[in-house]
Amino acid sequence: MKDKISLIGVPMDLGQSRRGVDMGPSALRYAGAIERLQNLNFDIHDLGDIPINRPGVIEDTDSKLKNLEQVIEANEILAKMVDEEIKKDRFPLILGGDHSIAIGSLAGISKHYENLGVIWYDAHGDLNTSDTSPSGNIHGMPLAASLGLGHERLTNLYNYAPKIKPENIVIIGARSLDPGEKDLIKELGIKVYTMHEIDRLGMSKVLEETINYFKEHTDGVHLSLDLDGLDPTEAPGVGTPVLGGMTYRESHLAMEMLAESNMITSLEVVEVNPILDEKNKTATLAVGLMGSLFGEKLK
Ligand code: HAR
Ligand code: MN
Ligand code: MN
Ligand code: MN
Repeated sequence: MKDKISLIGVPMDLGQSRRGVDMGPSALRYAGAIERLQNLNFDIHDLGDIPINRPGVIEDTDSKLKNLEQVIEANEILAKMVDEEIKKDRFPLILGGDHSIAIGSLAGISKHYENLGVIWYDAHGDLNTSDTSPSGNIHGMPLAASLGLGHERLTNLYNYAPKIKPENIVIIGARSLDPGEKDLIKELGIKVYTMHEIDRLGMSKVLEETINYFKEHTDGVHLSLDLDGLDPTEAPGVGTPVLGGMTYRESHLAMEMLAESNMITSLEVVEVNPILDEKNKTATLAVGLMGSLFGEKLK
């Protein structure tokens, strides 16, 4: 892993409908994100938060793609910043914000790789398009958009498409997939470890398989860490909680194994909503996971 990290906050809440997730970057900083990584001797630059254009009244021009213009605008800025930091040989650490920001992250990152792997740690597949989405919320679409599927303005963000290939994706923790997402997973043969597979195989095996798979196929791996991947009893501060998720310990094990693999080249932490949280429990948990991912040891 690179020893230089650039932190970019993205106070985005327009990809979904519950207020508060725009305070995610503050909650994660307050929980000690920067100090945690400094203690591991990383050279970390906090670039602050990117501006989000949130008009008092938002006119919904398209109910199938809510707040499309604002989401695009922020993601273009994010993509450029991420791109620039990688050019400087720094590891991009993106703090959200809702998951719609993955469109910009991946747009900035993927330019630098032939075969970028993506680990999507999430209760959801985020594989909807405007046609299949039950909600019109763009945070349910970033993985599809990055594959080149959906509205042209999203797929072609940062002027190229697609960003990633279906065979370079591993989804871990899925337990709430919409019909259109299930169809797409079958059609494209996307590797998905649902909670069922995690229960049967155990997290250790799931990560071992994921790491071995990526070793052969990819030249960099982005970890997209959606906190609703964890069980809401342990991570309650999220907008779309789904029961039966991954535990605190399973998640630490996953991060520890990824740290050992030394293959993660970028990270985003999304969907932390401090308004829905209990005393910043979810942000604190997220920062602990970051600690494990960046190499903290128990002994
Ligand atoms: N699948 C549902 C939709 O498209 C819910 C998506 C929720 N997404 C996130 N990110 N919280 O994973 O609306
Ligand atoms: Mn420095
Ligand atoms: Mn998500
Ligand atoms: Mn999710």
